[in-house]
Amino acid sequence: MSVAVAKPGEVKHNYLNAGDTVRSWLLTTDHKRIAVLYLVSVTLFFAVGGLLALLIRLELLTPQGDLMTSETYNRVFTMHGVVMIFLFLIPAIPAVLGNFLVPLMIGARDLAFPRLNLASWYVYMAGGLIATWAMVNGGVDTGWTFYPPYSSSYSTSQVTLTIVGAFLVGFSSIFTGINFIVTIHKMRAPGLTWFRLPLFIWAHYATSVIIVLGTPVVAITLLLVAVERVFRLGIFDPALGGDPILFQHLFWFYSHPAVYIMILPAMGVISEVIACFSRKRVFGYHFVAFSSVAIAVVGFLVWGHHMFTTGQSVYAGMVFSLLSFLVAVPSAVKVFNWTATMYKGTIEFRAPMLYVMGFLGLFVIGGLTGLFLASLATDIHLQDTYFVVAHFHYIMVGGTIFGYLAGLHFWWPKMTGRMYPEGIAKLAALIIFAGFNLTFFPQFVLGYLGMPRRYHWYPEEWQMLHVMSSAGAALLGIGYILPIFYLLWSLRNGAIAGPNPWGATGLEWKTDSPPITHNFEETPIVTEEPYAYENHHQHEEVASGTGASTAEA
Ligand code: HEM
Ligand SMILES: [Cu+2]
Repeated sequence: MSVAVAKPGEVKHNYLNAGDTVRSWLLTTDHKRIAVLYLVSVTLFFAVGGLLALLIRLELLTPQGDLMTSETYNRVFTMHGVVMIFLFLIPAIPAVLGNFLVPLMIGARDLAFPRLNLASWYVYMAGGLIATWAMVNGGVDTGWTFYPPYSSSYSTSQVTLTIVGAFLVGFSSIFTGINFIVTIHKMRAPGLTWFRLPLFIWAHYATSVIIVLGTPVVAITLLLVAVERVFRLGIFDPALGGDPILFQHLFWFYSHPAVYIMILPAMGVISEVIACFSRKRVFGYHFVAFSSVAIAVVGFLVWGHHMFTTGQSVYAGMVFSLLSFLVAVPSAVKVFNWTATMYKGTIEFRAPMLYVMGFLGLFVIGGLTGLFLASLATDIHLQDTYFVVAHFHYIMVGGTIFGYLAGLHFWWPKMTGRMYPEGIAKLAALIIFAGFNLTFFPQFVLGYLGMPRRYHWYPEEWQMLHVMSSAGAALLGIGYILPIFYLLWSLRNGAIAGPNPWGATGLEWKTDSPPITHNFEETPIVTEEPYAYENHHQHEEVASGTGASTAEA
């Protein structure tokens, strides 16, 4: 298999220096460049969502609403939710890391439909900018869930515009899903059978199936809300002859699986990083692979657990409760197998591995509290409280963002050819972990005590817990800003990475860092199982530490 390595000092051609005009970026069909476009965009939207989050926590520092009116508050938390979910959490890992890595990991030259891939970024940007425009034009106050009849008949905010934005972003994600499915089916390198695929690929495959089956449902549902608003057709509003509960069924039929669109790719990252930094095969590879598929299937059967208090029959509630417990099983399988992978491994606590450890702790807390919510009796008490807010932040922020940051650090040398500075990266990981727990753990207590979600006013006795949460948010903010600076810094000053700085298995490590435009000089041929770390003892020694000491060129 061809390994093209630049000699020190020599500047090799690669996807980054293949053209530096704005045009060459904006019209690129190279999946790696499109990944970079997404990286920049999702980071910007994350910053917007993060600023809104800080506004929320600032308001909640005091019991009385003295920073903004309740109307403004509604708009701030709605926009926070819309931006974070549709513009950051859903695209982050698939569109950035998935786009970059799927072709590399399977030994392909690009995705199956490169121009569809570029179109998908444009559609995403159009949706994102429309949503941002709606925000500066008065905002939207329905909550990210858009429940009618409020959203369809009564709200005077920018519901229609925001929905058009979300609709477009949905199509962007469908394009990406189709592209991944076809690519994984059709473009694997010779010898790369299904059970030799990295688990990252299995995770993206399962995610893509969810995207393609689920996203059209929510896209059409949201469009129906807009249609009801604009044309006064009775679809969801009972006053017009519609059914508001129908909306909830359709919305959660997508939106529960959507949480797996966020978490499955993160789980894919975790498998890669754990295997590499434990220097072992993933324990129970087949179980981990199939658990992704199982999550994709069962994840479609549990939407009713968001509707226990909506007025569905007790019988339906019991069935949804039972199925919700079932969907926890494949996630637990993964956690057990990752633990078994680390067991007796030679663990190296690099920054990506620290994020993985953080992921495991937070994901387990998030998952276990899901069981409280999946039990009919406890959910009646906890529904629509801060307990739910804490639960889904543990899963989505703890799970998805930790997975994303683990992956971003792990593949940063591949994407840029430079090492990130290890010491400060570890520090950032610790700050983010501490800030995260300080922010969200008190919210479990608040929810248990009865604090409803989406209120900007609360009785004085809860102030202490809210102050802790706001302090945590400030710390978390600092933690997130750090990587933006040191990763940018590393672009010029980081140590040269070489093709495989971690001594990892996987085809993406067999080509240059950064890779050439067509990924591989020759199509690689795969002859071994994934994660054959026992065949890769030697650790290609690379620059460690801050990177500055060994920086060259
Ligand atoms: C992969 C993991 C998971 C993710 C990403 C996730 C995410 C979420 C999100 C985003 C919400 C809030 C939706 C909203 O109202 O805005 C939520 C609520 C809920 N989750 Fe999870 N969750 C996960 C795991 C679980 C598990 C394993 C269970 C049950 C076994 C569960 C049960 C629930 C229930 C019942 C609710 C609704 C609670 C209520 O509104 O009263 N979740 N989850
Ligand atoms: Cu759910």
